[in-house]
Amino acid sequence: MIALTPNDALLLIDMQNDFCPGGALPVPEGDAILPLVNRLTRRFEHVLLTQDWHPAGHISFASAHPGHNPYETFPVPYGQQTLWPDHCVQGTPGAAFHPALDATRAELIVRKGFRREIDSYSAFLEDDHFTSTGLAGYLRERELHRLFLCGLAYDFCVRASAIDGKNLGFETIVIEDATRAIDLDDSVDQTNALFSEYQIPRIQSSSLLFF
Ligand code: VGL
Ligand code: ZN
Repeated sequence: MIALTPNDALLLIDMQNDFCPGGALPVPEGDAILPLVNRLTRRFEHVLLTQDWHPAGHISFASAHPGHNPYETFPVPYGQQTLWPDHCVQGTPGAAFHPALDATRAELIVRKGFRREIDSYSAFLEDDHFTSTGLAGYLRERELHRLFLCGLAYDFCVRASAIDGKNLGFETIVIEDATRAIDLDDSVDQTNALFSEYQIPRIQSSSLLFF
């Protein structure tokens, strides 16, 4: 069992309709983690959520690049962008949190990817690796030093958020069974290798919950 303190926070990534089966960019079994996620939110004193929140015509949408298809890689000024189906468009039902998510105890919702010309997988830094969401400052002011991450998708937004969090000086831990992956090419293997390299532990929720 891991003992939790008031300086720990649960950071739940992108638990939105479009990332669940039936959504625009479904993560396989994305909704299967909801019962576990809801239990985890009750274990932590501080719960923070992220919400992927794109304007229409967002740079990450294949539809914004005529002749290109979802899941292709496309060069943009800040690097190589994976193109996606239109998803999590601001104000649409797909961008809403899954109805089975119990967000009652959430203290903060960080929206990301709202600039048309920059994608943001990470809860901390947009994909230019420079533009800040403000989350690091918020966590420091509130003395939330240790972060437990879960949500969607393991190999994109959970991965980027965990690595940036670690780089920014937070103790960062991923609750593996409370995530699901998109699994594009070798994205899961790459994620596991990066978590090892950055010394980001992967734990199971049984380390946090009494069954
Ligand atoms: C995500 C792809 C595009 C994620 C967000 O939440 O992992 N993946 N936008
Ligand atoms: Zn997105």
